[in-house]
Amino acid sequence: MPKNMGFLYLSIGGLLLAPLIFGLDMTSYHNTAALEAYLQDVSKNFPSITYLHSIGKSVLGRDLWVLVLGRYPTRHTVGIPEFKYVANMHGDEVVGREMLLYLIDYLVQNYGTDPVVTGMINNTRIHILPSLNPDGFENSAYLADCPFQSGRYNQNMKDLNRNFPDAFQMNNDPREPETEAAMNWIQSESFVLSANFHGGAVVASYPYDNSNKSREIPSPDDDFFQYLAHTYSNSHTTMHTGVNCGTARFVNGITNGFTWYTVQGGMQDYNYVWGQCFEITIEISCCKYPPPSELPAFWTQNKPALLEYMKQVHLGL
Ligand code: GEM
Ligand code: ZN
Repeated sequence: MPKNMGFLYLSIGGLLLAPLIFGLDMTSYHNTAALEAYLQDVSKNFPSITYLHSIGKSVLGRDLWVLVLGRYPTRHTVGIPEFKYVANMHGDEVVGREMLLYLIDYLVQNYGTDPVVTGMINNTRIHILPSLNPDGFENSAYLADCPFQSGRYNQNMKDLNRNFPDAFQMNNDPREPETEAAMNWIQSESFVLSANFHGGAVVASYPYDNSNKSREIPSPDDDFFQYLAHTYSNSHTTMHTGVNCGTARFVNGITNGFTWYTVQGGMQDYNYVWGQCFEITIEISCCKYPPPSELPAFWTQNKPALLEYMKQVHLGL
């Protein structure tokens, strides 16, 4: 089977039915080498609408690759908003990483033929970072029955989602290279809308993640954040039912971060407070590293939500 972007002609009784485009391999996880090779392939095959660059390196020197899609992928253009998706900041939470590769594949394969995809790429600059923690990913592996793994942390055993400046408390933790790269990136582009993907639950969570009181402090944009979280949850095939992996139940599949549990030094609030970017945190799998055979089903669940959420960048933020 061709690795990607090959063509297969389905034929029955010698009759040519339809060209089937083979996209990305959906039967196994992409490790660092496969992820890099795939992104390089895409940037080679779709040079006019993509731009591949690294925003920095992990502790072990792995590149943090961002693929940009857009009509003018290399630069900001007046009137074209900047959007981003980030996954795998916890190395053992791997479904989002694969979903972002599938999303890239879907976008480039349908550009020029599907009007929704074409409009999205022509009118948005879409930045996709499939893995903010490649070292953590390489320290994890698929293991049967979903056991605990240590790959959540980066190579220095730091939780990157506790390593950002915090809106409510001092965070004197030295910044890890992955955090530093993300901060510089967030400051260097005028992102307006973003989501970051995790696993271990199924819910869309919105700011703030922390508080300086014993209760949730609604952000000034609470209504809008709830709308954004609802958009993802309602467009996902099951998230809106709120059944969260047999434990807590989230009404309509959304929650305020702090109300769920406190996170200090998280990336989501950093985006909002320091980056003027609306970011929500999306948990998309109960098992952080599920069997690869389940990946197509995760794509079915998340594809409509990934696309619908992206469209919200045009609300006139
Ligand atoms: C989280 S992030 C999402 C939950 N946020 C809050 N405030 N409870 C984390 O970093 O602990 C969960 C995860 O890692 O998936
Ligand atoms: Zn996580």
